[in-house]
Amino acid sequence: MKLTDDILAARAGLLMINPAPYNAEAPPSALATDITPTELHYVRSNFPLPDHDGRLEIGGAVGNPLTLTLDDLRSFPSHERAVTLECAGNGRLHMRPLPTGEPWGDYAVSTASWKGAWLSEVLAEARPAADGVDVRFEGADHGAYHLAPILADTPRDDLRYTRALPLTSVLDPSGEILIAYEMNGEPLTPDHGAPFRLIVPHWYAVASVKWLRRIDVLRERFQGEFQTGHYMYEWPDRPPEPVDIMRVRARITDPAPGSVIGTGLCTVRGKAWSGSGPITRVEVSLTGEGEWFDAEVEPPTGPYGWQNFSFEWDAAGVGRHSLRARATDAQGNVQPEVPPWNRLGYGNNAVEVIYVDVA
Ligand SMILES: Nc1nc2c(c(=O)[nH]1)N[C@H]1C(S)=C(S)[C@@H](COP(=O)(O)O)O[C@H]1N2
Ligand SMILES: [Mo]
Repeated sequence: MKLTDDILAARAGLLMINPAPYNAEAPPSALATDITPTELHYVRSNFPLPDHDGRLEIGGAVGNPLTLTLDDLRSFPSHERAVTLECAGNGRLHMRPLPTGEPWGDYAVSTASWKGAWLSEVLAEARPAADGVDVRFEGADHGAYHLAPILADTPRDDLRYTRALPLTSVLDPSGEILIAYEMNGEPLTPDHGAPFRLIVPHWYAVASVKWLRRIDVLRERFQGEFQTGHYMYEWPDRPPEPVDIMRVRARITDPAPGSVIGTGLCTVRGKAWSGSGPITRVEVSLTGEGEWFDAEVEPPTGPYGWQNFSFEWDAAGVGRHSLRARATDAQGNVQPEVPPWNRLGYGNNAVEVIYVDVA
């Protein structure tokens, strides 16, 4: 797709990580609000911006193959959810040895309000075969892959973004997977997957296929570069595992890292999220050793968005301070002290350390 002035203007507020394919982080201010404005939402793309012909084909092992347009999708009941999307590579830059892959800092995470049709309802119309196993989703984007392929049979020169989910989880209405056509009340922008994309709540955003053009029900497990090659945790000491739901994580937004504040009371604020249930606890450390103090965690405003926390810090001592925040989720998962190293650098949810000067 031609990079129009509109597309370039929509990128102006982001911090570029890679010009081609276009990958860019949100600015720190994007974490301050419950909903990230569209122009501040991070962008991760594996290929150049594709053209999309406006059609969604549904086929494979189904009784009733379908071709749908945006209008067809709009004729299904619509649902809107605030969903935190985080790239599985977010925080990769902190891992040592530095893994290959896009050098993401800490801002490949954002929360938008996504509106669309339930995937479970749309797929049901196509009547998936009872012995279906996986549902494969294809994006319209394709081309030479900018990273070294991992699977031996990955085409070197023309690969397409393709991911799958188990049929049972796709058909489960409680999963609330959307085929989204609106983001923050507007039609999707090109960088975020226009005209429609998947939004898979709780999962690392790799599952939320943009520029969706085909859905196929398969009778076998799907294997592919973006499923069983990349987006696998290759642990040094245990068998590989697929990247799936987001690991529990807290980020401090206030005071800003590296800022200078006056002595006295300072409200430390931040966001926390997890793919496995709401955040139940955030603790703050003012030294990195000894006591951790409980922050106040606001109740979730929805099932899939990040939560606010705050802590009153008596910043009495002049000098440089370290601040840490550590989140726990409803399933009892707690952030680790150090990045959980894996060869491709996914899922870094280590406790963040920021420095603040009290003057
Ligand atoms: N078709 C397609 N969908 C895709 C991708 C892609 O490269 N192509 N990247 C995935 C990854 S790795 C992430 S992190 C999210 C990013 O979504 P965003 O750009 O809207 O923030 O899109 C996902 N969906
Ligand atoms: Mo990602």
